[in-house]
Amino acid sequence: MKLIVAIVQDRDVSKLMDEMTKNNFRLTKLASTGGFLRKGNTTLLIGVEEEKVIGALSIIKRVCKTREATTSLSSIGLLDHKDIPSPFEIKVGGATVFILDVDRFESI
Ligand code: 2BA
Repeated sequence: MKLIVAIVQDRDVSKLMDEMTKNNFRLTKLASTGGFLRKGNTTLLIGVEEEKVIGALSIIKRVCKTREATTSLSSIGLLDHKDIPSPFEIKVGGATVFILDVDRFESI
């Protein structure tokens, strides 16, 4: 068994949860905060059989969009600098995904 830890943008979560549950994936949603932007995002824990990992990843890829976000040096804890424009744009997403081995799974 594998544990997929997927960090996704809040705007994609509702559709992603609909698609995952429709396809019989079981998951848990956690509220999280990105270390760089210091803004809310969502972490999904998805426990899956190894042969279903590819199916889960293809749904995540299809649903989670890349978007531009605006941030400034001061909001990420840096002093203004004349050579670095601020505010500036960065790309966020589709999704950041970690796939972990699960030693043991029990539903007690
Ligand atoms: P944040 O940490 O708020 O990062 C938001 C976006 O800011 C990132 O998008 C990336 O484009 C940019 N970014 C992050 N750190 C940066 C840095 N040191 N210098 C320049 N730009 C930087 P994504 O890569 O799509 O990441 C989205 C969210 O996924 C992150 O939100 C964080 O919550 C999570 N994440 C990404 N990589 C991670 C990692 N290696 N470990 C744990 N969480 C991670």
